[in-house]
Amino acid sequence: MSHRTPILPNATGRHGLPALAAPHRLVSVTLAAVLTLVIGCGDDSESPGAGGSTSAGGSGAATGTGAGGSGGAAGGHDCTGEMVTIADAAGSWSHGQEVTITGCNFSTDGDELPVKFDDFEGCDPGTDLGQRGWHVSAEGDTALPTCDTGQSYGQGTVSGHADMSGGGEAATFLRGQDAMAFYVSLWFYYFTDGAPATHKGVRVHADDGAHQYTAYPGVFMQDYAGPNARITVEPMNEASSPPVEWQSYSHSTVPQNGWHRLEYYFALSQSPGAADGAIRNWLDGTLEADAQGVTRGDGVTDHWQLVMLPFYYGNGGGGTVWYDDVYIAKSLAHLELCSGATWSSKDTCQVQLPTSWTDTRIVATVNQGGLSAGPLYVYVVASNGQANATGHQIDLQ
Ligand SMILES: [Ca+2]
Repeated sequence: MSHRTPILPNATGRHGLPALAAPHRLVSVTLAAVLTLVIGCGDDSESPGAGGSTSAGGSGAATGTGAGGSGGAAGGHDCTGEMVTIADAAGSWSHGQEVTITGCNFSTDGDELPVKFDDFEGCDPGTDLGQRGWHVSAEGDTALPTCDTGQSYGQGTVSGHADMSGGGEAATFLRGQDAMAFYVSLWFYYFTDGAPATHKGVRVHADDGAHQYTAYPGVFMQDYAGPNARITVEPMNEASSPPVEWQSYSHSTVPQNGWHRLEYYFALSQSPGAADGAIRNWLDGTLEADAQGVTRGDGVTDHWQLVMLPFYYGNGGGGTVWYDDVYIAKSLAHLELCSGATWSSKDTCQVQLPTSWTDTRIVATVNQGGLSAGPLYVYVVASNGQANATGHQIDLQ
């Protein structure tokens, strides 16, 4: 079991709250305390607020420390201990082909398969993303998000697209999931117009139909496109009024005019009021924020139902976004193909598409993404965030 050092909240809150003493105890306790302090401060206006400092955080999701023990062989492979190990990765390693990964401790939570993957290929440019099984909405003069060939990532020519250059909202989201956790991976390309704008990046929520953007519990992250870009995490965990509590984490600027991978992991507390939820995000594979916190307040029994993709620009600025290879699961468990030979230096990775997953065997469809053919490395990330420390080498055709 690994415990990572969390990135502590910015000293100054979104509304210029007094600096909080840097906590040295469990961040979950700290986060709860911060939430108590800021109740009544938050509102749903779109001010970027105080600029946060930039601080890169940590390395990847988790690194194994090697397989341990002896005996317990499966197919000649050591399966003792709790570490993820890969014995074999057979099949045709070529985009769109099927491969089978065998080994041990791949995880067994039952939610490992993605609930949604979209590379937007085969979608007619200009048609709205409702035809891809997404729920879409737009506000004001902003048009619905569409399939588009203006930019695309990886293998293919089409991506999801939202033109919010005039500011406003063009939302793409997946509903009806009844999730205790969401892992979201997407490739993202954007540029802003005019002044640095508030950009709302991803949001997870319960869904009461009438208030699908704010139903409890919920977490939302917004990313400011200015020089002090940061992510604001808003664990909306209480039906208070105003209902939003603001929490900031420093965050590297997501560079404009290029494709970058964003990953998010949100886990609800196991029971209302418990301090065992999690909020993490990664930029191009580097962990940016890692917090455990109370993600459901007392009495909040609903689960998350929806994930929203980058969907809003405001505060005097606008932006245009594309997203591709969008992967959503209800578990942190996922399968990666990377250019680096160890998980701690995995370099560029592409999430693969499992169709079957047990503790010892994964069947998946190869997704080349932006990787080049040649020697690459397979990693299984288990639902606890652990991955095999050394990649299993394959040769991508
Ligand atoms: Ca595509």
